[in-house]
Order: sequence, then C-alpha cells, then structure tokens
Amino acid sequence: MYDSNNNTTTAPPHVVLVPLMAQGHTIPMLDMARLLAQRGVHVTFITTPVNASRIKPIIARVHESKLPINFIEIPFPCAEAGLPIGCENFDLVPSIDLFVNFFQAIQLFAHPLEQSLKDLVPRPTCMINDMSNPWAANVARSLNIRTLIFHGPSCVYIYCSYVFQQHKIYETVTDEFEEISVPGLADNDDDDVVGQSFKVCKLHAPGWLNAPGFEKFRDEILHAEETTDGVVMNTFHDVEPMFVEAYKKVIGKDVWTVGPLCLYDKDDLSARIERGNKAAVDSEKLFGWLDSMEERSVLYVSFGSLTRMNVGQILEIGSGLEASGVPLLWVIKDVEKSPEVEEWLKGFEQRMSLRSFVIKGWAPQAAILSHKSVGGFVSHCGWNSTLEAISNGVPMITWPQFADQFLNGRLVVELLRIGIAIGVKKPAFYYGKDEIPVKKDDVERAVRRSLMGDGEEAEERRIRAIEIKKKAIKAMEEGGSSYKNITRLVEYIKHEPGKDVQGTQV
Ligand SMILES: *[C@@H]1O[C@H](CO)[C@@H](O)[C@H](O)[C@H]1NC(C)=O
Ligand SMILES: CC(=O)N[C@H]1CO[C@H](CO)[C@@H](O)[C@@H]1O
Ligand SMILES: CC(=O)N[C@H]1CO[C@H](CO)[C@@H](O)[C@@H]1O
Repeated sequence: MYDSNNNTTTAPPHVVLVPLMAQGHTIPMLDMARLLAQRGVHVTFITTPVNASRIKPIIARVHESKLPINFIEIPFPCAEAGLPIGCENFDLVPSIDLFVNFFQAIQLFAHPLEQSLKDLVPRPTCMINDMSNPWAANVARSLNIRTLIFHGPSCVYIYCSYVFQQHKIYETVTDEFEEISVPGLADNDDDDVVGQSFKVCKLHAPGWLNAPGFEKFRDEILHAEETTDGVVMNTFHDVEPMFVEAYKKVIGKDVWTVGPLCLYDKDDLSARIERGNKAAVDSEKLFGWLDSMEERSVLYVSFGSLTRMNVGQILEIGSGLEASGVPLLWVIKDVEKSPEVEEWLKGFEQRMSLRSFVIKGWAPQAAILSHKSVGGFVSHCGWNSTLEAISNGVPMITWPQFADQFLNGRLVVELLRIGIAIGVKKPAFYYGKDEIPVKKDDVERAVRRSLMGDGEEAEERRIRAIEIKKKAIKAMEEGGSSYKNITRLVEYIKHEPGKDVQGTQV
C-alpha cells in the first residue's frame, strides 16, 4: 500500500458501508454512499441478494453515473439461522418470533464479510456500520481499519435511549406512562424551537431492544457505540438542535450530521420514484391523477414498510377518511390485503372514485411527498418518512407504532409544531386481532378540522412546515451544516492516523 520511502499512500480514501438489512436504513446509506463518492471517496457497499435486487434501479444509476461505488453481494445465512430462504430483510420476516433468528443471521455475516474485504484494492481505510451491526466493528478491527457508526433513527431517540440507559432511569420507573424530563438538555437559545424541557415516558422511549431475548445483542450495540471513533447521523442540526448538542456532549466524540439524505434525489423525479422497492402502481397514472388535483389538497396516508394493521383498523381509517371529505392517496400494504379488505375497498373506491387513489403495495413515497398537490401526510413517523415530510414541507398527522416513532412524533407535534397527534398511546408492532386504537371519528376530526382545514392554526402549521423545509434544503446545499459535515467526514476518511508518521497502521 505505501511506497518504500514510507510516504503516505497515494491510493484514494476507501470507505466500506455496512447497512442494516431493512429498507428504511439501506436507502439512506445508499444516499450517503453517493454523496461520499461524489466527494472523491472510493466506496464499497455491502448488500445481500434480495436487497441487491430491490435496489437495482439505484445500482444501475450508480453504474451509469460512474461514481466509484463497488457493490459486494454477500449471501445471507438464512438456513444457518433458521430463517426461511429469501428472508433477507426485516419486512420479509414472516413472524415476530423469528426476529431473534434474523439478528443471529446478521451476526453470521461477519466471516464472509471479512473474507471479502481482506484483499480489496485500494485497501479500505474506514468502515461505517449501521449501529445494529456491532459485530462488524470486530471485522474492522481485524483488518486494522477505523470504524464509525451510522444512526438511521432520529437524534432525539438516540439521545433519550442513551441517557436513560446511562442514568438507569428505567430501573426506578414503575408507571410506564409517567412523564420524565429528559436530562442534560441545554437551555436553548434558539427562538425557533419552543420549550427546552422535553418529557417522555418509558413506553414511548423504550431504549434499544429492551425486550426479553435481546439483552446480549443490546449490550453489544451499546458497547459498539462507546468504542466507536465517531458517529454519522441522518439528521440535520436545525431540526433537532438541542438533541444533537446534548448527544455530542454525552458521547464525547465526533458527531457528523449529514441529512436529510433523502434530499439527494431532490431534483430528479424518476430517481425519486425508484427509491426502495418496485412500486406497485403505474406511475404515469398516479402522477397524472396528482397533477389533476388542486395544490396542497391531497392527504397522503401511509404507515411504512414494517408494521401491519388489522382489518377492523383499516376499515375504521377508510371510513374516517371518507367522512373527512378530503381527497386522498392511501397506501395499503400487500400483507394487509385480506379478502375482507379487498371486498370493502371495492365499495370504497366506487364511492370515492373522484377523490381517491388507492395503492396496494409499495408506493413511490419520496416522489409523492414532493408533489405540489400533496398537503398532508398521515404517517407512522418512521424517521425516514418524517424526514421526507419535513424536506417537502408537508404537515403531518402522527400515528406512531414502535421504536423511535413516538419520539419522532413528539418532535413533530411539540417542538417543530408541524403536526397533530392522532392520539395513540400504546406502542404495538402488530395490533391484536380486535384491537382498534383509533376510531373513525378520530381520523375524521384530525384530518378535516385540524390538518387540512383552513383555520388559523392549520395555516400556521403549514407556514412552519415550509420554514423547516427551507432549512432542510439549506443544510444540504454548499455551505450548509450537513454539507460542511460531509466535507469534514471526507477529511476524516482521508486522514489515516499514525500512517504518515511511521508508515504503519495504529
Ligand atoms: C458538524 O457541523 C456542526 C455545525 O456546523 C459543527 O459544529 C460540528 O463540529 C460538525 N461536526 C464535526 C464532527 O465536524
Ligand atoms: C425474495 C426475493 O426477492 N428474492 C430475489 C432475490 O434476488 C434474486 C436475484 O436478483 C431473485 O432471483 C430472487 O427472486
Ligand atoms: C429515504 C428512504 O429510505 N425512503 C423510504 C422510506 O420508507 C418508505 C416507506 O417504507 C419508502 O417508501 C421510502 O422510499
């Protein structure tokens, strides 16, 4: 790698990206790959066959663009971990009991990964791992390269999980709904952010993998966070300043905020359509319909890729949307299409033919949210969806389901004040068979009176949404906070400590 005179290597800086095998995490990491490659870094991107087929259009674009990104496809050890063949992504795991197996499979990835990185030329200088891949840090260590962690979720969630664990706050909490002030938040001097105190309850901020069976894995994740050289986050300073600052302080290492990464494809509609899975809809028909609607009139309803609603809840949503009188674009997932739902939808689509569009399956969300006719978003508040809404100035109705979603929802409603909570209290990955936490009237009220209404409050919410959108765009533009952080990250990847002094790695 280095010449005989012990001079620094002239090989380009080379970073290996190891994403988590879940859609919402893979796509932002791919955006990051492209951003780094544009700035002169050689990138190796690790993926599995299913994922490779899912992100094919993006891979094709990368090849066309001649960006220096190399995809390495490593077979996913399904059989070894007791998973059905082809079960290579979170949303393909058929039952909740198999999640532990899914995480085991991820761990079995280490050996083949090490084998394929060993002989790469140019030699990798740095690895960026999704935080859910703590095992990959060992691979980096054995190859003698530095590691950074990539956080897909919001900083509010990462920070709350971290300090609550650190202060062992949950060990003394008996009431899961008790509101606890989040420690360590500085008095904020930023007028745009309201209120420096932020309260959460245990149920909404459960921390990382606080479920039986996950203890060992959780400890590994926390250990990896403590031993990493630095942290890269898909967020931007202005969207959650007090949490970014507080997190930097508690972990005491470099934190690069490089988002919203979804803005990478901002100027390219067909690229936006191709993000994620293959869309289950004729995009000409869809965008033709959107084009025909009035500006900001359409409500977009979608709950992300992982959870599923039961029949009763789906019908309740549908009836509420219908009663609201608002034009809507509603996504129903493949796994939710029971005969009962199909039957009900037939009538619904007939009655609503002029003002509704139903997508059954995967929707080109990034492109939808950026369409001028879309004026509101009913969302599960996954961070990726939340950032997409923010980046497009679309106010939200928040309907969180699990993980970071409740805190993202509170950030949107209480701090950014660009959303209305639908009012779900209890996290649930799948709702029980007869569990219907949100009724028709709740949906109708939230949509008609609040989000899409023409009252003063609704108008102010829209104005704030546009303001934060402008900040998001500015962050990613030359001179913006995320742009500058990417510049610094590239510097970090280029500079190998110890090498120029002795010609050996430290
Ligand atoms: C990221 O950007 C912020 C705001 O510009 C800056 O304060 C911070 O030092 C940067 N982070 C790193 C690790 O350079
Ligand atoms: C489950 C799934 O999508 N499997 C696909 C994985 O990728 C290979 C190669 O692209 C396909 O042949 C499989 O159908
Ligand atoms: C940037 C990104 O990952 N976007 C995806 C977020 O998740 C939604 C739903 O799961 C997808 O539609 C987006 O493409």
